[in-house]
Amino acid sequence: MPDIILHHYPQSPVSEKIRIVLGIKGLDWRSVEIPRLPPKPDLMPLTGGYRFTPVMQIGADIFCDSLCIARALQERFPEPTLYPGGADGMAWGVSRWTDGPFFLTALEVVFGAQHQKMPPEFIADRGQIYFGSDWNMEKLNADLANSVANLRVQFGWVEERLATGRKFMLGDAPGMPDALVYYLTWFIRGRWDGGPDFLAQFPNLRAWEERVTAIGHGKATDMTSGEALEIAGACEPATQETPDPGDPRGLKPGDAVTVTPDNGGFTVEGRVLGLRRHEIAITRDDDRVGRVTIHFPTTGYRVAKA
Ligand SMILES: N[C@@H](CCC(=O)N[C@@H](CS)C(=O)NCC(=O)O)C(=O)O
Repeated sequence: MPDIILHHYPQSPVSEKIRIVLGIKGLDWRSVEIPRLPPKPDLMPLTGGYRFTPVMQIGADIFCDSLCIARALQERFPEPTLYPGGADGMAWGVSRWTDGPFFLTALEVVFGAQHQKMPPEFIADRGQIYFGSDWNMEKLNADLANSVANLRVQFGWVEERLATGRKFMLGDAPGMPDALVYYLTWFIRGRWDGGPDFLAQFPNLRAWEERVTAIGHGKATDMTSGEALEIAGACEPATQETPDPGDPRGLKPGDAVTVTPDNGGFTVEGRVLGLRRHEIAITRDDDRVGRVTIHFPTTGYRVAKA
């Protein structure tokens, strides 16, 4: 199998989730640092316009969104599992809380509290991605105490879970729920000046956080974006054509489609190659890298016939 390549940047919390997954699985991987703000000229040939972070590349197969990336890693490297103790399925359901309302509350706190320290172009870009086009910094700032109260409830649930004496969320071994809560803890500690004091009220969470930090990120070796493009160009996509007769949208391999995140912003065009309940894989031809297969999770994206 070609190397695992993660396109990310150090400050990205969602990338930290995947770096911890790579650590849980003890994997070797290649690290390509991408810009925090568009343009991302060496990423676009791979993703066809998908701009979020992180993106995983294995040869000419490109995995967009951390949900799709974590699942692809679990499928290719089943052990150690992300579902210790038989938590299959439920772990992905938990991600819809952590990546949805929990992450949003953390963002409300960080933006509401720290906006004066953030570059205006970063605020303008991320504000509309996370809070929608009609978002308003004054309102976020005025609501800060309520957002912190909401965040305290959600970290409180985690504290209750860990107060049962488990080393990790599911028992003695780390798994997907640990990565899902850790990246939010890491974000709150690192990006909100009040984060360390806030987290100090959760002693079990703090002890757990140290255990997850100690897992590390596996073994990363830097790679340039140019090298990653060369690898994509030299490889054929490994994904096979896979129909799904039960697809509720009636999609079939070969259909021309567009894939757009639920919160909009960009659209990726291609032809359906593989359909599974939780994922769509589309192919796309690019002048710089030739044919790539781009994988998206079903959840969080709208697919339309082009
Ligand atoms: N649903 C996506 C969300 C990823 C996300 O929001 N990532 C942030 C960085 S942590 C991002 O893309 N920011 C804009 C950018 O990097 O251009 C996932 O789970 O991967």
